[in-house]
Amino acid sequence: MANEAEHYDAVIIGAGVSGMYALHHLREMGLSARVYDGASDVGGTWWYNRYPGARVDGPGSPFYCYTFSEELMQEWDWEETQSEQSAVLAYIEHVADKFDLRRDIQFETWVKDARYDEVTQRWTVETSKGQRASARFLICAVGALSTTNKPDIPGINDFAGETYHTGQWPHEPVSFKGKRVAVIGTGSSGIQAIPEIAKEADHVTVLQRTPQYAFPAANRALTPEERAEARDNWEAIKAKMLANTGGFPHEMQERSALDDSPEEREALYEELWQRGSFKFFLDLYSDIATSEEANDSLAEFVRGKIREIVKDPEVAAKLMPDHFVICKRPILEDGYFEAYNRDNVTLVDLHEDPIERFSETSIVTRSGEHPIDMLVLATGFDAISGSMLRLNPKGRGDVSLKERWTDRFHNYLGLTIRGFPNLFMIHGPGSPGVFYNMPLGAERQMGWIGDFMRHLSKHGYGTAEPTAESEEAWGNEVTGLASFTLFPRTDSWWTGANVPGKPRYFSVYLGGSIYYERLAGVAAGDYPGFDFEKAREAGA
Ligand code: NA7
Repeated sequence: MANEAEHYDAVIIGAGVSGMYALHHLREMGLSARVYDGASDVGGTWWYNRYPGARVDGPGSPFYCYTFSEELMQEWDWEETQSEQSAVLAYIEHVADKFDLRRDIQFETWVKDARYDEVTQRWTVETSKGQRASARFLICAVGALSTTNKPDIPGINDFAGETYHTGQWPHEPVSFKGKRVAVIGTGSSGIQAIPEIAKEADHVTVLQRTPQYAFPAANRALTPEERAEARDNWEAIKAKMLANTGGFPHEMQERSALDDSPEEREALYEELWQRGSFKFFLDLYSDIATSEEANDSLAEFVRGKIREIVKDPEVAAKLMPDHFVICKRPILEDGYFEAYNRDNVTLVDLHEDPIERFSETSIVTRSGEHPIDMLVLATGFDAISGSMLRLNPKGRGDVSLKERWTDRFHNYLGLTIRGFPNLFMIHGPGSPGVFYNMPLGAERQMGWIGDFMRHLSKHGYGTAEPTAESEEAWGNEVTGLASFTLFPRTDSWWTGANVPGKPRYFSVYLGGSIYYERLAGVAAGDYPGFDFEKAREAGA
């Protein structure tokens, strides 16, 4: 017999940066919530991605953080500009301690089933521990980069050596000493991990499907002045973050690359390259992602750098990217291209020498067998939509999300889905998600969700879900914004091109600050675009 269900105002799925804030916010609203997470502790992506070299590869510390508590901001000390994974996780654990979050989080627990009941107007979830919980609201903070993408290669499960995915790295130390290691994947994770593995391993074979542009991470210690500046001017900095399109305290450039001569462009790229860090992209010309000519000028600059750094011209030729630069997730590196100058690193270009199969002791490509002791899969994620589809909630009429999201990830405001009343996503498709400072984005999206919940209660509504028209219009707005850029024309995990069979389109809302203005406008207009249903007593 099924267990008696526990009742909450909200069930939150995921105890990463978004789910933690959702819990805090609901508590502040006086609502009860239960959080479930498959991991053993808080942190989500930062709990799982502990591969060697894992670091923040966005605009970095001290602004990749929550902003809701000034006290939290003031008391936490970031040491480096590109904090390593353990430092980010230490911060997240500190937040969990400070706000006593863990008492409402159940770890090592997967939500196996989430189902909407039209009679009670409530969601019921069933967990891997055999529990049932019922809640009026279901908040999916399942992560944009949490469902790993594993290649389906003949014999991969027959390989008898150690096998690790960067996105599910073990908590015990992994030793590469004396080992022959194969790394599949040269995205952000592979590019961070390869130089670190190469320092220790006997040999590293890198299997590359797409060569990548990568830019100097230029990680360094934050100076005492920088730390003091962030603390002393917090209010002004926060205002800048809210105004910036990516949620970071920077002013973007407005100049076109085509306003400058080739020499002037080269000089700017060189200056930015020497300075490094994510600021490279923030201080670039405004049209790198919209004009083919502007884009090509930067692409050629980076290709020149790769030629300069990599000593063997044949290896350098294999490393030459030819897609639109920065239109696949921009990568920050530390010693990646230099790693190919080492005797113990070999590059296999999978276009000319594809993987055929694995044996118990080797990886076999068309040109022959590579004996290996360890396989590292740096093959990324079924990003943005993958974790929602893995959860696969069942909405009205028992229709599952997999049935609704066959051709596109239909949603309204990136937060709600028709047929799934009172279900909210944080950083879902259709929101700025990974194009925005994730902790700040989580706060802003959850803030809107909280206000919407209040609106429902105030008007005696039991449920809300978007209309078909508002979903369609939102989808058109998302793709319309992207159509002015080169992003949809580039294969990437942003367009779903990395996962076979996935709908292929650019599902991120570009222009984060416009997005938050749109959300504010919807709230100010009393939430147009939704169908509301009066609360039935049993479910209210
Ligand atoms: P990414 O950026 O998706 O990189 C995954 C890499 O793995 C990329 O080079 C892929 O090639 C490659 N890949 C994926 N599947 C295969 C198969 N089947 N065969 C060979 N190679 C494959 O994931 P990351 O973990 O590096 O980074 C994710 C984000 O985390 C990152 O952008 C930051 O925001 C943090 P492809 O380019 O698809 O041809």
